[in-house]
Amino acid sequence: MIVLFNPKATRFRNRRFPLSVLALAAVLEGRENYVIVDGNLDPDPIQTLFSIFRQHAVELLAVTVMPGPQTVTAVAACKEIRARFPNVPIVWGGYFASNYTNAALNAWYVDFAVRGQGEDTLLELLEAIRGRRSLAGIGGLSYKDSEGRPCHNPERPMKPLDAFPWYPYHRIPAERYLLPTFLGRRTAVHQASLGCPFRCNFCGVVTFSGSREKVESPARTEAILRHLQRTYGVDAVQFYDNNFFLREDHARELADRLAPLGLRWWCEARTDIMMRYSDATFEAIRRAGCAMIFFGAESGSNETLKQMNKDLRAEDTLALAARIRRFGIIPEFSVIFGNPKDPERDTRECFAFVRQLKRLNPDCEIVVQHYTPVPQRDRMYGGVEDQIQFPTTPDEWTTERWQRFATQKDPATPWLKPRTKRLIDNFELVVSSRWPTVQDIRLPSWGRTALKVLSRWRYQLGIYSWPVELKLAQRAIDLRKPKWESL
Ligand code: B12
Repeated sequence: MIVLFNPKATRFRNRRFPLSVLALAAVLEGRENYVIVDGNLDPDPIQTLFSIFRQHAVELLAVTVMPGPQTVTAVAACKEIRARFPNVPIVWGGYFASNYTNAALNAWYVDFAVRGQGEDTLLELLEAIRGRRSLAGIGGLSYKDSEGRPCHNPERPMKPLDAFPWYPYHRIPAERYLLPTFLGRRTAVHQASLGCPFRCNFCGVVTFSGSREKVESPARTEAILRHLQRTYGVDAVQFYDNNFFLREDHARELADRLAPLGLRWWCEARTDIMMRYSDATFEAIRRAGCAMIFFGAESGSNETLKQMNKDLRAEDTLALAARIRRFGIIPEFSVIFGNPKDPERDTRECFAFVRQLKRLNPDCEIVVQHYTPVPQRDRMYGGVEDQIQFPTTPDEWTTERWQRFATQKDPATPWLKPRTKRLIDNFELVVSSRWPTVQDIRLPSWGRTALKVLSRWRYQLGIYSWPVELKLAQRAIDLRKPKWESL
Protein backbone atom coordinates (compact mmCIF):
# COMPACT_ATOMS: atom_id res chain seq x y z
CA MET A 1 0.00 0.00 0.00
CA ILE A 2 1.02 3.61 -0.67
CA VAL A 3 0.09 6.24 1.88
CA LEU A 4 -0.48 9.80 0.65
CA PHE A 5 -0.24 12.21 3.55
CA ASN A 6 -1.23 15.88 3.75
CA PRO A 7 0.05 17.04 7.15
CA LYS A 8 -2.03 19.64 8.97
CA ALA A 9 -1.42 23.02 7.34
CA THR A 10 -4.31 25.05 8.59
CA ARG A 11 -7.12 25.15 11.13
CA PHE A 12 -9.92 22.63 10.79
CA ARG A 13 -12.37 25.36 9.85
CA ASN A 14 -10.10 26.47 6.99
CA ARG A 15 -9.67 23.01 5.53
CA ARG A 16 -9.98 22.64 1.76
CA PHE A 17 -9.57 19.82 -0.74
CA PRO A 18 -6.01 18.48 -0.33
CA LEU A 19 -5.19 19.15 -3.98
CA SER A 20 -1.52 18.13 -3.84
CA VAL A 21 -2.26 14.58 -2.70
CA LEU A 22 -5.37 14.37 -4.88
CA ALA A 23 -3.16 15.09 -7.92
CA LEU A 24 -0.93 12.16 -6.92
CA ALA A 25 -3.94 9.97 -6.16
CA ALA A 26 -5.22 10.60 -9.67
CA VAL A 27 -2.32 8.68 -11.21
CA LEU A 28 -2.49 5.88 -8.64
CA GLU A 29 -6.24 5.37 -8.94
CA GLY A 30 -7.13 2.05 -10.53
CA ARG A 31 -3.53 0.81 -10.64
CA GLU A 32 -2.23 0.95 -7.05
CA ASN A 33 -3.51 0.25 -3.59
CA TYR A 34 -3.38 3.60 -1.79
CA VAL A 35 -4.96 5.67 0.93
CA ILE A 36 -5.15 9.41 1.65
CA VAL A 37 -4.64 10.78 5.16
CA ASP A 38 -5.43 14.47 5.59
CA GLY A 39 -4.17 16.16 8.76
CA ASN A 40 -6.45 19.14 8.10
CA LEU A 41 -9.47 16.89 8.60
CA ASP A 42 -8.26 14.06 10.79
CA PRO A 43 -7.95 15.08 14.48
CA ASP A 44 -5.17 12.55 15.09
CA PRO A 45 -3.41 11.77 11.81
CA ILE A 46 -0.39 10.14 13.45
CA GLN A 47 -2.60 7.53 15.12
CA THR A 48 -4.37 7.02 11.79
CA LEU A 49 -1.01 6.50 10.10
CA PHE A 50 0.06 4.06 12.81
CA SER A 51 -3.07 2.00 12.40
CA ILE A 52 -2.66 1.91 8.59
CA PHE A 53 0.99 0.93 8.94
CA ARG A 54 0.08 -1.84 11.39
CA GLN A 55 -2.64 -3.27 9.19
CA HIS A 56 -1.01 -3.04 5.75
CA ALA A 57 2.33 -3.63 4.15
CA VAL A 58 3.17 -0.01 3.37
CA GLU A 59 5.60 0.42 0.48
CA LEU A 60 5.94 4.19 0.58
CA LEU A 61 4.88 7.16 2.67
CA ALA A 62 4.43 10.11 0.31
CA VAL A 63 4.16 13.44 2.11
CA THR A 64 3.28 16.86 0.70
CA VAL A 65 5.04 19.67 2.54
CA MET A 66 4.75 23.43 2.28
CA PRO A 67 7.10 25.76 4.14
CA GLY A 68 5.41 27.04 7.32
CA PRO A 69 3.17 25.24 9.82
CA GLN A 70 2.90 22.21 7.55
CA THR A 71 6.63 21.58 7.94
CA VAL A 72 6.12 21.30 11.72
CA THR A 73 3.40 18.66 11.44
CA ALA A 74 5.24 16.83 8.64
CA VAL A 75 8.44 16.61 10.69
CA ALA A 76 6.60 15.35 13.78
CA ALA A 77 4.74 12.64 11.85
CA CYS A 78 7.72 11.49 9.79
CA LYS A 79 9.90 11.16 12.89
CA GLU A 80 7.30 8.96 14.60
CA ILE A 81 6.81 6.80 11.53
CA ARG A 82 10.53 6.45 10.90
CA ALA A 83 11.11 5.46 14.54
CA ARG A 84 8.38 2.78 14.50
CA PHE A 85 8.61 1.61 10.89
CA PRO A 86 12.22 2.26 9.88
CA ASN A 87 12.04 0.20 6.70
CA VAL A 88 9.30 2.18 5.00
CA PRO A 89 10.77 4.76 2.59
CA ILE A 90 9.57 8.33 2.96
CA VAL A 91 9.32 10.82 0.09
CA TRP A 92 8.60 14.53 0.41
CA GLY A 93 7.21 16.62 -2.43
CA GLY A 94 5.67 20.06 -2.88
CA TYR A 95 7.04 23.53 -2.24
CA PHE A 96 9.33 22.61 0.68
CA ALA A 97 11.00 19.79 -1.21
CA SER A 98 11.25 21.94 -4.36
CA ASN A 99 12.66 25.09 -2.76
CA TYR A 100 14.66 23.58 0.13
CA THR A 101 15.68 20.28 -1.41
CA ASN A 102 18.98 19.86 0.46
CA ALA A 103 17.37 20.70 3.77
CA ALA A 104 14.73 18.01 3.13
CA LEU A 105 17.40 15.42 2.30
CA ASN A 106 19.41 16.32 5.40
CA ALA A 107 16.65 14.82 7.54
CA TRP A 108 17.09 11.24 8.75
CA TYR A 109 13.38 10.71 8.21
CA VAL A 110 13.32 11.76 4.53
CA ASP A 111 14.74 9.49 1.82
CA PHE A 112 13.60 11.23 -1.36
CA ALA A 113 12.62 14.74 -2.39
CA VAL A 114 10.51 15.38 -5.47
CA ARG A 115 10.92 18.76 -7.15
CA GLY A 116 8.19 20.37 -9.23
CA GLN A 117 5.33 18.49 -10.88
CA GLY A 118 5.08 15.18 -9.07
CA GLU A 119 2.77 12.64 -10.73
CA ASP A 120 5.21 10.89 -13.10
CA THR A 121 8.10 11.20 -10.67
CA LEU A 122 6.07 9.36 -8.04
CA LEU A 123 5.19 6.54 -10.46
CA GLU A 124 8.82 6.15 -11.52
CA LEU A 125 10.00 6.26 -7.92
CA LEU A 126 7.64 3.37 -7.13
CA GLU A 127 9.21 1.41 -9.97
CA ALA A 128 12.67 2.10 -8.54
CA ILE A 129 11.61 1.09 -5.01
CA ARG A 130 10.36 -2.19 -6.51
CA GLY A 131 13.78 -2.72 -8.09
CA ARG A 132 12.59 -2.33 -11.68
CA ARG A 133 14.67 0.75 -12.51
CA SER A 134 17.41 2.89 -11.02
CA LEU A 135 16.92 6.15 -9.19
CA ALA A 136 19.48 7.87 -11.39
CA GLY A 137 17.23 8.36 -14.41
CA ILE A 138 14.18 9.75 -12.65
CA GLY A 139 13.68 13.38 -13.64
CA GLY A 140 12.81 15.79 -10.81
CA LEU A 141 13.99 13.35 -8.11
CA SER A 142 16.60 14.09 -5.43
CA TYR A 143 17.92 11.33 -3.19
CA LYS A 144 20.90 10.32 -1.07
CA ASP A 145 23.74 8.21 -2.48
CA SER A 146 25.21 5.29 -0.56
CA GLU A 147 27.38 7.73 1.43
CA GLY A 148 24.35 9.86 2.28
CA ARG A 149 25.34 12.68 -0.11
CA PRO A 150 22.53 14.50 -1.94
CA CYS A 151 22.05 13.64 -5.63
CA HIS A 152 19.85 15.84 -7.77
CA ASN A 153 18.60 14.39 -11.03
CA PRO A 154 17.89 16.81 -13.87
CA GLU A 155 14.58 18.60 -13.85
CA ARG A 156 11.49 16.92 -15.23
CA PRO A 157 9.80 18.88 -18.03
CA MET A 158 6.26 19.73 -17.04
CA LYS A 159 3.42 17.85 -18.71
CA PRO A 160 0.07 19.39 -19.67
CA LEU A 161 -2.51 18.91 -16.93
CA ASP A 162 -4.93 17.20 -19.30
CA ALA A 163 -2.38 14.39 -19.64
CA PHE A 164 -3.31 13.26 -16.13
CA PRO A 165 -6.63 11.81 -15.00
CA TRP A 166 -9.14 13.80 -12.94
CA TYR A 167 -8.76 13.86 -9.19
CA PRO A 168 -10.54 10.95 -7.49
CA TYR A 169 -12.75 13.10 -5.27
CA HIS A 170 -14.62 9.99 -4.17
CA ARG A 171 -11.52 8.89 -2.24
CA ILE A 172 -11.93 11.74 0.26
CA PRO A 173 -15.11 12.74 2.16
CA ALA A 174 -15.48 15.60 -0.35
CA GLU A 175 -18.63 17.12 1.16
CA ARG A 176 -16.79 17.70 4.45
CA TYR A 177 -14.52 20.19 2.72
CA LEU A 178 -17.22 22.44 1.32
CA LEU A 179 -17.46 25.46 3.56
CA PRO A 180 -19.31 28.77 3.65
CA THR A 181 -17.25 31.73 2.46
CA PHE A 182 -18.13 35.18 1.12
CA LEU A 183 -18.49 33.44 -2.25
CA GLY A 184 -21.12 30.89 -1.35
CA ARG A 185 -22.41 28.22 1.05
CA ARG A 186 -20.40 25.32 -0.33
CA THR A 187 -17.03 26.56 -1.52
CA ALA A 188 -14.63 24.24 -3.32
CA VAL A 189 -11.06 24.85 -4.48
CA HIS A 190 -9.58 24.03 -7.84
CA GLN A 191 -6.28 24.70 -9.59
CA ALA A 192 -6.55 24.81 -13.38
CA SER A 193 -2.84 25.36 -14.06
CA LEU A 194 0.52 24.56 -12.52
CA GLY A 195 3.53 26.89 -12.31
CA CYS A 196 3.94 30.42 -13.62
CA PRO A 197 5.75 31.78 -16.69
CA PHE A 198 7.07 34.92 -14.93
CA ARG A 199 10.36 35.46 -13.08
CA CYS A 200 9.52 37.62 -10.09
CA ASN A 201 12.59 37.28 -7.89
CA PHE A 202 10.70 37.26 -4.57
CA CYS A 203 8.33 34.38 -5.37
CA GLY A 204 8.51 30.72 -4.37
CA VAL A 205 6.90 29.53 -7.58
CA VAL A 206 9.83 30.48 -9.85
CA THR A 207 12.29 27.88 -8.52
CA PHE A 208 9.45 25.35 -8.27
CA SER A 209 8.35 25.61 -11.90
CA GLY A 210 11.34 27.16 -13.65
CA SER A 211 9.09 29.91 -15.03
CA ARG A 212 6.93 27.46 -16.90
CA GLU A 213 3.20 26.99 -16.71
CA LYS A 214 0.86 24.25 -17.86
CA VAL A 215 -2.81 25.05 -18.20
CA GLU A 216 -5.82 22.76 -18.07
CA SER A 217 -8.14 23.03 -21.06
CA PRO A 218 -11.24 25.16 -20.38
CA ALA A 219 -13.42 22.18 -21.39
CA ARG A 220 -11.89 20.06 -18.64
CA THR A 221 -12.16 22.84 -16.03
CA GLU A 222 -15.83 23.19 -16.91
CA ALA A 223 -16.41 19.42 -16.75
CA ILE A 224 -14.72 19.09 -13.35
CA LEU A 225 -16.67 21.98 -11.85
CA ARG A 226 -19.90 20.64 -13.30
CA HIS A 227 -19.12 17.30 -11.63
CA LEU A 228 -18.41 19.02 -8.28
CA GLN A 229 -21.63 20.97 -8.58
CA ARG A 230 -23.80 17.98 -9.47
CA THR A 231 -22.26 15.52 -7.06
CA TYR A 232 -21.58 17.70 -4.03
CA GLY A 233 -23.70 20.82 -4.54
CA VAL A 234 -20.72 23.15 -4.89
CA ASP A 235 -21.86 26.75 -5.43
CA ALA A 236 -18.56 28.65 -5.19
CA VAL A 237 -14.91 28.11 -6.10
CA GLN A 238 -11.53 29.52 -5.20
CA PHE A 239 -9.12 29.02 -8.08
CA TYR A 240 -5.60 28.56 -6.77
CA ASP A 241 -3.82 29.14 -10.09
CA ASN A 242 -0.96 31.60 -9.96
CA ASN A 243 -2.43 33.10 -13.14
CA PHE A 244 -6.00 32.08 -13.84
CA PHE A 245 -6.03 34.33 -16.92
CA LEU A 246 -3.28 34.53 -19.49
CA ARG A 247 -4.35 34.82 -23.12
CA GLU A 248 -7.58 36.69 -23.75
CA ASP A 249 -9.08 34.01 -25.99
CA HIS A 250 -8.46 31.45 -23.24
CA ALA A 251 -10.00 33.71 -20.58
CA ARG A 252 -13.01 34.29 -22.78
CA GLU A 253 -13.56 30.60 -23.44
CA LEU A 254 -13.24 29.81 -19.73
CA ALA A 255 -15.70 32.55 -18.83
CA ASP A 256 -18.23 31.45 -21.43
CA ARG A 257 -17.99 27.85 -20.25
CA LEU A 258 -18.30 28.73 -16.55
CA ALA A 259 -21.21 31.14 -16.95
CA PRO A 260 -23.99 28.49 -17.25
CA LEU A 261 -22.84 26.88 -13.98
CA GLY A 262 -23.85 29.96 -11.97
CA LEU A 263 -20.94 29.63 -9.53
CA ARG A 264 -19.35 32.56 -7.69
CA TRP A 265 -15.59 32.50 -7.75
CA TRP A 266 -12.25 34.08 -6.85
CA CYS A 267 -9.01 33.81 -8.79
CA GLU A 268 -5.56 35.36 -9.27
CA ALA A 269 -4.42 37.34 -12.29
CA ARG A 270 -2.04 40.08 -13.46
CA THR A 271 -3.12 43.67 -13.92
CA ASP A 272 -1.11 44.25 -17.13
CA ILE A 273 -2.60 41.17 -18.79
CA MET A 274 -6.16 42.07 -17.85
CA MET A 275 -5.70 45.69 -18.93
CA ARG A 276 -5.24 44.37 -22.46
CA TYR A 277 -8.64 42.65 -22.39
CA SER A 278 -11.68 44.25 -24.02
CA ASP A 279 -14.70 45.44 -22.04
CA ALA A 280 -16.63 42.53 -23.55
CA THR A 281 -14.19 40.06 -21.96
CA PHE A 282 -14.46 41.81 -18.58
CA GLU A 283 -18.23 41.55 -18.88
CA ALA A 284 -18.00 37.87 -19.78
CA ILE A 285 -15.79 37.23 -16.74
CA ARG A 286 -18.27 39.00 -14.49
CA ARG A 287 -21.20 37.13 -16.04
CA ALA A 288 -19.34 33.90 -15.39
CA GLY A 289 -19.56 34.59 -11.64
CA CYS A 290 -16.19 36.16 -10.89
CA ALA A 291 -16.58 38.10 -7.63
CA MET A 292 -13.00 38.99 -6.76
CA ILE A 293 -9.57 38.85 -8.38
CA PHE A 294 -6.28 38.85 -6.49
CA PHE A 295 -3.50 40.84 -8.16
CA GLY A 296 0.14 40.96 -7.15
CA ALA A 297 0.47 44.77 -7.35
CA GLU A 298 3.64 44.54 -5.23
CA SER A 299 4.71 48.19 -5.40
CA GLY A 300 3.77 51.65 -6.62
CA SER A 301 7.35 52.37 -7.68
CA ASN A 302 8.33 51.32 -11.18
CA GLU A 303 11.96 51.22 -10.07
CA THR A 304 11.08 48.70 -7.33
CA LEU A 305 8.94 46.67 -9.74
CA LYS A 306 11.94 46.53 -12.06
CA GLN A 307 14.20 45.33 -9.22
CA MET A 308 11.59 42.66 -8.49
CA ASN A 309 11.66 41.48 -12.09
CA LYS A 310 7.91 41.84 -11.98
CA ASP A 311 7.62 43.02 -15.57
CA LEU A 312 4.76 45.31 -14.60
CA ARG A 313 4.15 49.07 -14.39
CA ALA A 314 2.37 50.68 -11.46
CA GLU A 315 0.23 52.60 -13.97
CA ASP A 316 -1.32 49.31 -15.10
CA THR A 317 -2.39 48.51 -11.55
CA LEU A 318 -3.86 51.96 -10.99
CA ALA A 319 -5.69 51.86 -14.31
CA LEU A 320 -7.03 48.38 -13.56
CA ALA A 321 -8.23 49.50 -10.10
CA ALA A 322 -10.33 52.20 -11.73
CA ARG A 323 -11.51 50.19 -14.71
CA ILE A 324 -12.61 47.01 -12.95
CA ARG A 325 -15.08 48.98 -10.80
CA ARG A 326 -17.43 49.30 -13.74
CA PHE A 327 -17.76 45.52 -13.92
CA GLY A 328 -18.53 44.96 -10.25
CA ILE A 329 -15.50 42.74 -9.64
CA ILE A 330 -13.57 43.47 -6.44
CA PRO A 331 -9.80 43.67 -6.95
CA GLU A 332 -7.61 42.42 -4.13
CA PHE A 333 -4.15 44.01 -4.34
CA SER A 334 -1.18 42.46 -2.66
CA VAL A 335 1.58 44.97 -1.84
CA ILE A 336 5.07 43.98 -0.67
CA PHE A 337 6.56 46.13 2.08
CA GLY A 338 10.14 46.03 3.31
CA ASN A 339 12.27 46.63 0.23
CA PRO A 340 15.84 45.73 1.26
CA LYS A 341 17.37 48.73 -0.53
CA ASP A 342 15.63 51.51 1.38
CA PRO A 343 12.85 50.08 3.57
CA GLU A 344 11.84 53.41 5.11
CA ARG A 345 11.35 55.16 1.79
CA ASP A 346 9.73 52.07 0.32
CA THR A 347 7.27 51.95 3.21
CA ARG A 348 6.26 55.58 2.66
CA GLU A 349 5.87 54.93 -1.08
CA CYS A 350 3.75 51.85 -0.45
CA PHE A 351 1.48 53.81 1.94
CA ALA A 352 0.98 56.45 -0.76
CA PHE A 353 0.31 53.79 -3.39
CA VAL A 354 -2.31 52.04 -1.25
CA ARG A 355 -4.02 55.38 -0.62
CA GLN A 356 -4.04 56.06 -4.35
CA LEU A 357 -5.59 52.63 -5.02
CA LYS A 358 -8.25 53.25 -2.38
CA ARG A 359 -9.06 56.66 -3.90
CA LEU A 360 -9.54 55.09 -7.32
CA ASN A 361 -11.52 52.15 -6.02
CA PRO A 362 -12.65 52.20 -2.39
CA ASP A 363 -13.92 48.63 -2.71
CA CYS A 364 -10.47 47.25 -3.49
CA GLU A 365 -8.97 45.05 -0.80
CA ILE A 366 -5.37 45.40 0.32
CA VAL A 367 -3.13 42.50 1.33
CA VAL A 368 -0.01 43.66 3.16
CA GLN A 369 2.98 41.39 2.56
CA HIS A 370 6.41 41.58 4.18
CA TYR A 371 9.20 40.80 1.79
CA THR A 372 10.47 37.38 2.80
CA PRO A 373 13.24 35.99 0.58
CA VAL A 374 12.80 32.61 -1.09
CA PRO A 375 15.68 30.79 -2.84
CA GLN A 376 15.85 31.74 -6.51
CA ARG A 377 17.48 30.24 -9.54
CA ASP A 378 18.97 33.65 -10.31
CA ARG A 379 19.47 36.61 -7.99
CA MET A 380 17.04 37.34 -5.18
CA TYR A 381 15.08 40.56 -5.01
CA GLY A 382 17.41 43.14 -3.47
CA GLY A 383 20.44 40.85 -3.98
CA VAL A 384 20.14 39.72 -0.37
CA GLU A 385 21.58 36.23 -0.73
CA ASP A 386 24.56 37.14 1.51
CA GLN A 387 22.28 38.39 4.25
CA ILE A 388 20.07 35.29 4.56
CA GLN A 389 21.29 31.89 5.69
CA PHE A 390 18.39 29.50 5.24
CA PRO A 391 18.08 26.57 7.68
CA THR A 392 19.81 23.42 6.54
CA THR A 393 17.35 20.95 8.05
CA PRO A 394 13.56 20.70 8.31
CA ASP A 395 13.97 20.61 12.12
CA GLU A 396 15.51 24.08 12.04
CA TRP A 397 12.59 25.25 9.90
CA THR A 398 10.26 24.18 12.70
CA THR A 399 11.84 26.59 15.22
CA GLU A 400 9.86 29.66 16.19
CA ARG A 401 12.27 32.03 14.44
CA TRP A 402 11.95 30.23 11.09
CA GLN A 403 8.24 29.61 11.43
CA ARG A 404 7.76 33.36 11.76
CA PHE A 405 9.91 33.74 8.67
CA ALA A 406 8.09 31.06 6.65
CA THR A 407 4.66 32.42 7.42
CA GLN A 408 5.92 35.82 6.22
CA LYS A 409 4.21 37.65 9.03
CA ASP A 410 7.39 38.56 10.90
CA PRO A 411 10.38 37.54 8.81
CA ALA A 412 12.84 39.52 11.00
CA THR A 413 14.94 40.36 7.96
CA PRO A 414 18.16 42.24 8.80
CA TRP A 415 17.26 45.31 6.77
CA LEU A 416 13.81 45.92 8.29
CA LYS A 417 13.98 47.88 11.56
CA PRO A 418 11.44 46.75 14.18
CA ARG A 419 10.12 50.34 14.20
CA THR A 420 9.39 50.20 10.46
CA LYS A 421 7.84 46.76 10.78
CA ARG A 422 5.56 48.09 13.54
CA LEU A 423 4.55 51.03 11.39
CA ILE A 424 3.65 48.69 8.52
CA ASP A 425 1.57 46.50 10.86
CA ASN A 426 -0.18 49.57 12.26
CA PHE A 427 -0.93 50.81 8.75
CA GLU A 428 -2.41 47.41 7.94
CA LEU A 429 -4.61 47.60 11.02
CA VAL A 430 -5.85 51.10 10.15
CA VAL A 431 -6.61 50.17 6.53
CA SER A 432 -8.31 46.90 7.45
CA SER A 433 -10.44 48.74 10.01
CA ARG A 434 -11.29 51.60 7.67
CA TRP A 435 -12.38 49.06 5.02
CA PRO A 436 -13.13 45.72 6.72
CA THR A 437 -12.79 42.91 4.20
CA VAL A 438 -15.93 41.50 2.63
CA GLN A 439 -14.26 38.10 3.00
CA ASP A 440 -14.91 38.10 6.75
CA ILE A 441 -18.38 36.61 6.76
CA ARG A 442 -18.49 36.48 10.55
CA LEU A 443 -18.03 40.21 11.00
CA PRO A 444 -21.44 41.59 12.07
CA SER A 445 -22.61 44.82 10.42
CA TRP A 446 -22.44 46.74 13.72
CA GLY A 447 -18.80 45.65 14.07
CA ARG A 448 -18.10 46.74 10.53
CA THR A 449 -19.59 50.17 11.17
CA ALA A 450 -17.77 50.56 14.49
CA LEU A 451 -14.39 49.80 12.91
CA LYS A 452 -15.00 52.17 10.00
CA VAL A 453 -16.04 55.03 12.28
CA LEU A 454 -13.21 54.49 14.77
CA SER A 455 -10.50 54.41 12.10
CA ARG A 456 -11.76 57.23 9.89
CA TRP A 457 -9.78 60.09 11.52
CA ARG A 458 -6.56 58.10 11.52
CA TYR A 459 -6.81 57.26 7.86
CA GLN A 460 -7.80 60.80 6.92
CA LEU A 461 -4.88 62.34 8.81
CA GLY A 462 -2.44 59.55 7.93
CA ILE A 463 -1.73 58.83 11.61
CA TYR A 464 -0.99 55.14 11.97
CA SER A 465 1.08 54.95 15.17
CA TRP A 466 -0.26 53.38 18.38
CA PRO A 467 -3.70 52.28 17.11
CA VAL A 468 -4.51 50.83 20.54
CA GLU A 469 -8.20 51.59 20.26
CA LEU A 470 -8.43 49.66 16.96
CA LYS A 471 -6.64 46.66 18.42
CA LEU A 472 -9.03 46.62 21.37
CA ALA A 473 -12.06 47.12 19.12
CA GLN A 474 -11.00 44.29 16.81
CA ARG A 475 -10.44 42.01 19.78
CA ALA A 476 -13.80 42.88 21.34
CA ILE A 477 -15.62 42.34 18.03
CA ASP A 478 -13.79 39.05 17.49
CA LEU A 479 -15.19 37.75 20.77
CA ARG A 480 -18.73 38.57 19.70
CA LYS A 481 -18.55 37.08 16.21
CA PRO A 482 -20.93 34.19 15.58
CA LYS A 483 -19.42 30.71 15.88
CA TRP A 484 -18.24 29.06 12.67
CA GLU A 485 -20.62 26.17 13.19
CA SER A 486 -23.58 28.56 13.22
CA LEU A 487 -22.85 29.91 9.73
C1 B12 B 1 -3.49 25.81 -1.31
C2 B12 B 1 -2.35 26.65 -0.79
C3 B12 B 1 -2.29 26.81 0.58
C4 B12 B 1 -3.24 26.16 1.58
C5 B12 B 1 -2.69 24.80 2.06
C6 B12 B 1 -3.48 23.67 1.55
C7 B12 B 1 -3.06 22.34 2.15
N1 B12 B 1 -1.91 21.80 1.79
O1 B12 B 1 -3.78 21.81 2.89
C8 B12 B 1 -3.19 27.19 2.72
C9 B12 B 1 -4.19 28.30 2.50
C10 B12 B 1 -3.40 26.64 4.13
C11 B12 B 1 -1.80 27.78 2.51
C12 B12 B 1 -1.10 28.39 3.48
C13 B12 B 1 0.15 28.94 3.27
N2 B12 B 1 0.83 29.07 2.13
CO1 B12 B 1 0.22 28.30 0.50
N3 B12 B 1 -0.38 27.93 -1.17
C14 B12 B 1 -1.39 27.24 -1.67
C15 B12 B 1 -1.42 27.32 -3.19
C16 B12 B 1 -2.36 28.47 -3.56
C17 B12 B 1 -1.85 26.07 -3.94
C18 B12 B 1 -1.12 24.77 -3.55
C19 B12 B 1 -1.85 23.60 -4.14
O2 B12 B 1 -2.56 22.88 -3.48
N4 B12 B 1 -1.75 23.43 -5.45
C20 B12 B 1 -2.38 22.35 -6.21
C21 B12 B 1 -1.47 21.14 -6.28
C22 B12 B 1 -1.99 20.13 -7.27
O3 B12 B 1 -0.20 21.58 -6.73
P1 B12 B 1 1.10 21.34 -5.84
O4 B12 B 1 0.82 21.53 -4.41
O5 B12 B 1 2.18 22.17 -6.41
O6 B12 B 1 1.40 19.79 -6.07
C23 B12 B 1 2.13 19.31 -7.18
C24 B12 B 1 3.64 19.30 -6.94
O7 B12 B 1 4.07 20.26 -6.01
C25 B12 B 1 3.94 17.92 -6.50
N5 B12 B 1 3.79 17.54 -5.10
C26 B12 B 1 3.19 18.18 -4.09
N6 B12 B 1 3.25 17.44 -2.99
C27 B12 B 1 3.86 16.30 -3.30
C28 B12 B 1 4.20 15.19 -2.51
C29 B12 B 1 4.87 14.12 -3.10
C30 B12 B 1 5.21 12.95 -2.26
C31 B12 B 1 5.21 14.16 -4.47
C32 B12 B 1 5.90 13.02 -5.09
C33 B12 B 1 4.89 15.27 -5.25
C34 B12 B 1 4.23 16.33 -4.65
O8 B12 B 1 3.03 17.15 -7.24
C35 B12 B 1 1.78 17.85 -7.33
C36 B12 B 1 1.15 17.55 -8.67
O9 B12 B 1 2.02 17.89 -9.72
C37 B12 B 1 0.07 27.68 -3.51
C38 B12 B 1 0.30 28.50 -4.77
C39 B12 B 1 0.14 27.66 -5.99
N7 B12 B 1 -0.73 28.06 -6.85
O10 B12 B 1 0.79 26.64 -6.14
C40 B12 B 1 0.48 28.47 -2.28
C41 B12 B 1 1.94 28.42 -1.75
C42 B12 B 1 2.39 26.96 -1.87
N8 B12 B 1 1.81 28.82 -0.37
C43 B12 B 1 2.77 29.52 0.01
C44 B12 B 1 2.86 30.11 1.30
C45 B12 B 1 4.02 31.08 1.51
C46 B12 B 1 1.93 29.83 2.28
C47 B12 B 1 1.96 30.38 3.70
C48 B12 B 1 3.31 30.29 4.39
C49 B12 B 1 1.40 31.80 3.66
C50 B12 B 1 1.29 32.50 4.99
N9 B12 B 1 1.70 33.73 5.01
O11 B12 B 1 0.82 31.98 5.96
C51 B12 B 1 0.89 29.53 4.42
C52 B12 B 1 1.48 28.52 5.37
C53 B12 B 1 1.45 27.11 4.91
C54 B12 B 1 1.24 26.14 6.01
N10 B12 B 1 0.12 26.30 6.75
O12 B12 B 1 2.03 25.29 6.25
C55 B12 B 1 3.80 29.73 -1.05
C56 B12 B 1 5.06 28.87 -0.83
C57 B12 B 1 6.30 29.64 -1.21
C58 B12 B 1 7.55 28.98 -0.73
N11 B12 B 1 8.27 29.67 0.12
O13 B12 B 1 7.86 27.90 -1.10
C59 B12 B 1 2.96 29.42 -2.34
C60 B12 B 1 3.78 28.90 -3.50
C61 B12 B 1 2.27 30.75 -2.70
C62 B12 B 1 3.24 31.80 -3.21
N12 B12 B 1 3.20 32.14 -4.48
O14 B12 B 1 4.04 32.34 -2.49
N13 B12 B 1 -1.40 27.62 1.25
